[in-house]
Amino acid sequence: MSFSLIDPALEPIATKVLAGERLSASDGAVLYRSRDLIGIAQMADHVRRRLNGDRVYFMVNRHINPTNICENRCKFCAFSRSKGQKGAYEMTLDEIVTAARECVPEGAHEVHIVGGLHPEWPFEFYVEMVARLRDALPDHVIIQAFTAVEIEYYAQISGLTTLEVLRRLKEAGLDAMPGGGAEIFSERTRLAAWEKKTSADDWLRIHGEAHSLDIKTNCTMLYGHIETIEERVDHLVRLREQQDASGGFLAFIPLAFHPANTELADLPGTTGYDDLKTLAVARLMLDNIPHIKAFWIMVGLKVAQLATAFGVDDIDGTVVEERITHMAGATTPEALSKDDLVSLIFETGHTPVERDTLYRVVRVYDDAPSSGSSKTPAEDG
Ligand code: V47
Ligand code: SF4
Repeated sequence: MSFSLIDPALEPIATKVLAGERLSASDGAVLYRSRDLIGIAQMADHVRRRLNGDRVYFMVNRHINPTNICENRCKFCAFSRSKGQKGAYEMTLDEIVTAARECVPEGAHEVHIVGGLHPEWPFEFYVEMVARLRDALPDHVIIQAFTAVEIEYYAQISGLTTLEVLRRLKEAGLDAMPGGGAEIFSERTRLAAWEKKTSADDWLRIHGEAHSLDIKTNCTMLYGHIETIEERVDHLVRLREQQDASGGFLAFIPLAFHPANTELADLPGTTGYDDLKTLAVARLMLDNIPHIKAFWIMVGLKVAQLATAFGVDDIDGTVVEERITHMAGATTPEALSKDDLVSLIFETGHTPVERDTLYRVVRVYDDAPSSGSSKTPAEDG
């Protein structure tokens, strides 16, 4: 097995990839600076096949953002509003439960809940939200809710520690946490653009605490704004170290910055080239995180589909209603059907696998949707 590389600087990295050796931070920077995108793709595909075979995962899910009222007002965020500002909204618990229940007949296996840091809602509101959702939803629908930033805020408003907050939420029915709020771990970028937000150390500590309670989580990196290549690589290395320590990250999702309607609106946003390279470099650097997800809402359907040849084994889900990226200028649809996702994956020659949040297999698809043929997990062995 060998790769056809154009860039000789990639040769020592290719040797390590073939031997299954860990890449260093300087390897990460070499990968990012190389123009041999196809060489990098071949290596990422090799790792992806070793970890996930020819499977590409997707899920039937629904995103719910209970409020956009937020105390932080990060400069890259077009979603948040101050209380009383035009466009501010807040959902009632009844509305949240109704929205969640709507996705059950569609076959959903996850509700994904992320919102602003509301200045008046008490911590008990969130505990009740999770408890009511757990009551209203069948067991197979996983509640994946609240970023580490929200968990830290609930600790501040309740006087509890973040570990106690996580314990209370788990007792109420929280199954898993999404990966948002990590942004870029560099203190330089945080102070420049999201000063009030959770620091890298706290974000990582909270995920470690969640893992210690067997709450599985995802991790993310917001890229394509004011960060340097070295800061991206450092972010990946710190995630890898946390995974070595606590082991509960399921998937890494690079989040492509969308500048419209933000305080960073003069920045250009990401290119397809950068999106694909970032996904591939992530697959190569994050040797201990099982899945790399291309969030089609952010990178677009065409890049998400191509990404399956760049180390990606997951393209997220049906989503249903997405506000955070669409308010920042995303032109992707707000939802996709299950058939759309299956067709998209099927065309790439990979096997579409419907999953739940914890990557338990719901269904393996052997044919394009029109023929309606599929295998159950049991048939899949
Ligand atoms: O925390 C905010 C980011 C995150 C913008 O865990 C922006 O499975 C781009 O974390 N352009 C929320 N990104 C979304 C998120 C997520 C999405 C899909 C799946 C999962 C998962 C998690 O979106 C925020 C922030 O990092 N964000 N504004 C923007 N203008
Ligand atoms: Fe608030 Fe999150 Fe937007 Fe920052 S990114 S302003 S924390 S909603």
